[in-house]
Amino acid sequence: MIFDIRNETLPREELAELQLHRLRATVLRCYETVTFYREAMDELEVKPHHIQSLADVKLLPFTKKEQLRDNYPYGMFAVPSHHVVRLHASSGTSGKPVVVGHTRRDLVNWGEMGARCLAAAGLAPGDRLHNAYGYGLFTGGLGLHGAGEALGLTVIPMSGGQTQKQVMLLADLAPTAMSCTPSYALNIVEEAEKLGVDLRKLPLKVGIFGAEPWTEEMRYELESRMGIDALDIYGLTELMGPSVGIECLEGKKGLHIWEDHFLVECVDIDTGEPLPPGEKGEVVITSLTREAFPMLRFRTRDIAVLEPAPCKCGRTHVRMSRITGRTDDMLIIRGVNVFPTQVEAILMRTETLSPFYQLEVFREGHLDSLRVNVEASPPLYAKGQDYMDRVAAKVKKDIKDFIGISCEVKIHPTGAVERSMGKAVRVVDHRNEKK
Ligand code: DLL
Repeated sequence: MIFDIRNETLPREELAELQLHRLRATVLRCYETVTFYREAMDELEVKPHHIQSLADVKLLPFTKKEQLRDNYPYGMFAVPSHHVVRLHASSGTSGKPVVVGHTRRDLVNWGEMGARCLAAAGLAPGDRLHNAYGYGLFTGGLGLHGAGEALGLTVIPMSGGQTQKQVMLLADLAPTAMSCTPSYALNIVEEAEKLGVDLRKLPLKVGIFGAEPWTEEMRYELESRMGIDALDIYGLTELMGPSVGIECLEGKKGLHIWEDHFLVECVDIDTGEPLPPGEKGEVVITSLTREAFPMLRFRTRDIAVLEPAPCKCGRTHVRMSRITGRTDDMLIIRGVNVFPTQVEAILMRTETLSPFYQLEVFREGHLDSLRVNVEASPPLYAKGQDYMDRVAAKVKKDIKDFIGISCEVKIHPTGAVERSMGKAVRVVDHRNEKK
């Protein structure tokens, strides 16, 4: 079902007209109300009236995460504080988080975009959504919560953690959809299997998974072990939260980005130059309707490809491929670029391994080295060390053949790799540790 038939299927020319109108209004407001934007535009000698076409977006300065941090906590807000009804914040692993505000209208728009996403996943009033994204400053919990309510679903605000209880409620409350990170979904699947609950026999039909990179191989794993369709949902705190885009159930290939609310570009990671459609680069997003925290050309650090070809679902909004990685998650091991998702794909194609893994990076002298930690499936573990060594050697060879790096592969017993409650920690970097 399409939630907002008019806006989701707008002919491209009308969509472009609407985008230009909203872009010009956003740029003007940013220039007039946020010192950071005025200074950045003045430095480039760009004035709001220079934006005459959508292509002129490239005249505008980029906004980078560090600059948002420099303006902590309220420097980027474009409305007086009495218009702000909610704050969220990005996780801020290094230092201060980025604090993002929402007006009442921002929350309504967010809810509507969320409703579009859940409808695109085949849901409608009468469905129940078990929401296992964390509630709090993280946008996942409240974001999917608002989405479900805006569509008229029954939302079960479970939040993350208490994994046994998650399984009990999935069995007892009979939700038809669940939302969480894909890595946490795996954790729940494992717990259910331990407790003897077969998720495939429950009414659950769709999983709304995102907030971290994952692969087609992981989709297959989750779909087959849960008996559901698993769909990829994307978003980020700086632009709103979840529901910036989602895969539709019909296409399951690329995430529709709601272009009446966001102008999306794909740029060369190094030069920042816009790339033609179909080329892989960094996703850059400008908000078109955000009131409290408008954003000009945010460098997301997420790497993907934009696909403008029409989708069989009838939506006209551009599709973005899966995020293959983040520029800051890219490891460079002896000169070769590698993303954790590339390793994930290889591990998950190896049937005797279980899908729990973590990478460690070390520095010996001037050389970086990679260790891949992964768990054996219980039958593999039962076959003994010799057999496991042979599997490890095979994985090591596959990684060398497909990615081009030499690494150590260590196979562990079940439970050795830390389980995720939200976003999985895929890389432990020992390079800057003091000896
Ligand atoms: O993760 C918002 C969200 C919540 C999205 C629930 C989807 C579902 P942040 O914590 O600010 O916000 O993290 C944003 O997470 O820049 C990506 O690197 C990554 N990310 C989000 N969705 C996906 C996805 C939320 N579907 C950062 N695939 C983004 C890959 C994703 N990475």
